[in-house]
Amino acid sequence: MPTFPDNFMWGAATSGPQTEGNFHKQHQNVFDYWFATEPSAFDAGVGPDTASNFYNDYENDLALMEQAGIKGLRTSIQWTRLIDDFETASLNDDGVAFYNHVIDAMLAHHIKPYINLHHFDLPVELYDKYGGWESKHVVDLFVKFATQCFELFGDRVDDWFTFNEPKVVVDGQYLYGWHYPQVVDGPKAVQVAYNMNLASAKAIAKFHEICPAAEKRIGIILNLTPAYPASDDPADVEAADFAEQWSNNLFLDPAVLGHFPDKLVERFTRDGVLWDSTPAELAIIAANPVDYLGVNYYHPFRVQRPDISPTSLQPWLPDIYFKEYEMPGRVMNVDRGWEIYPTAMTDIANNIRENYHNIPWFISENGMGVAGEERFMDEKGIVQDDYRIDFMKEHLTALVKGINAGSNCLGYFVWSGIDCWSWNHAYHNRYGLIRDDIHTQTKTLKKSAGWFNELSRTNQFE
Ligand code: BGP
Repeated sequence: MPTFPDNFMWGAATSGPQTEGNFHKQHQNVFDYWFATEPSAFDAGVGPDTASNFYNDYENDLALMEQAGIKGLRTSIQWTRLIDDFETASLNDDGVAFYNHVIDAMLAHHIKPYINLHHFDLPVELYDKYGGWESKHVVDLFVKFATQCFELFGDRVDDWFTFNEPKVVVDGQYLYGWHYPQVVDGPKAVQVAYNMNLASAKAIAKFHEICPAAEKRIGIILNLTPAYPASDDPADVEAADFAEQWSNNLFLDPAVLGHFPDKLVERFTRDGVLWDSTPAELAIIAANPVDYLGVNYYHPFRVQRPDISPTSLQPWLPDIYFKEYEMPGRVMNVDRGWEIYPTAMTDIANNIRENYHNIPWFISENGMGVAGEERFMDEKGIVQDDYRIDFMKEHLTALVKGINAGSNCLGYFVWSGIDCWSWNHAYHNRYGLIRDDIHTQTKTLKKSAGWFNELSRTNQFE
């Protein structure tokens, strides 16, 4: 029977922009702006304006989460809610009051807060004025915002993260056009990756100044997608090696080891796309590794050799070195379009143990998004989501293998506690242990919530 260590954290993950709704929010982030100008970019034209109504309903939501056995909630503070003036980081009173209430309510419901500072939600005016993460001025504005968060909430919050999935910002906002501002520019994306690493390290330095106590810890959340070659042909193996560095090590190495992967730096230098850095900045990155890591895992990355010649793709894109491979026979979550491959959990655990000095880490997101869950409701209106329970069981079984081999994993945060709004797909795929009827804003525990509660109580499952 898979059994987890004592004090293993059973939590749920979500984010401010995906749950709160924009009630009383002073500023727009890039997604708010995108929705306001192009609602058709979102499933059924549903934007983040109401989301899961957490702004108004957080007491009830947290009470339901407590019933589901959720002992920790990883959510985020919205830069666009907390701050009035981004240059000075002056505070918005309503934003401060809201996050104070939410943190107090979490503690009252025995839910430990894990607070993240950036979940894809750059204030749009910082893109308009400075190009967003292309700019080192924005790095410093982020550190001012982070400083306010640590000073305001550092007394009650022990656990922090600087960024959620910065690689998705690089890919989505600056490289492949999935997310607003839909910039498609390889060299800019490389600079954005560097700037976000720098912003994380600078925020970590501030955190340790403001919150020096040993129980106060800060990390970064990375979406690790282990890269597996399509075959053992050296060209596929080499492509997968590049994909691993570009997709994972670009943030993992600086965050944990304090430096960028040599091979990647050499390639960028050779291709003339290396970021603009200074020795002083690199010293900040080297001196401020994370205390722990958050790992979001949903799917692996199958990779084959590229079918274009490196010189043919102008301007530069990393795709000159690899191509995604659709493995025949792979098991899919068809609704989300992602391969289901639990074994990667063990591989991630082993990689962290062997190559990242066994740093403490969490699964900070893992879960299954399914469309049309009304289909699975019983006569009482309870979603019978056995598929979600099976998904968690398979992934946890693979995770425990890694833990038993010595990997220092401290907890598992399911994505998500309550159904929430998603970046491109709005409410199409549902991830929650708790259903949100977005028409009535009624929330109901799904079958998986009962299963999770038992898991959290006993630390094991059959
Ligand atoms: C992660 C994000 C989450 C969440 C999740 C599910 O990448 O950190 O915010 O959205 O993926 O993905 P999606 O909502 O695209 O289905």
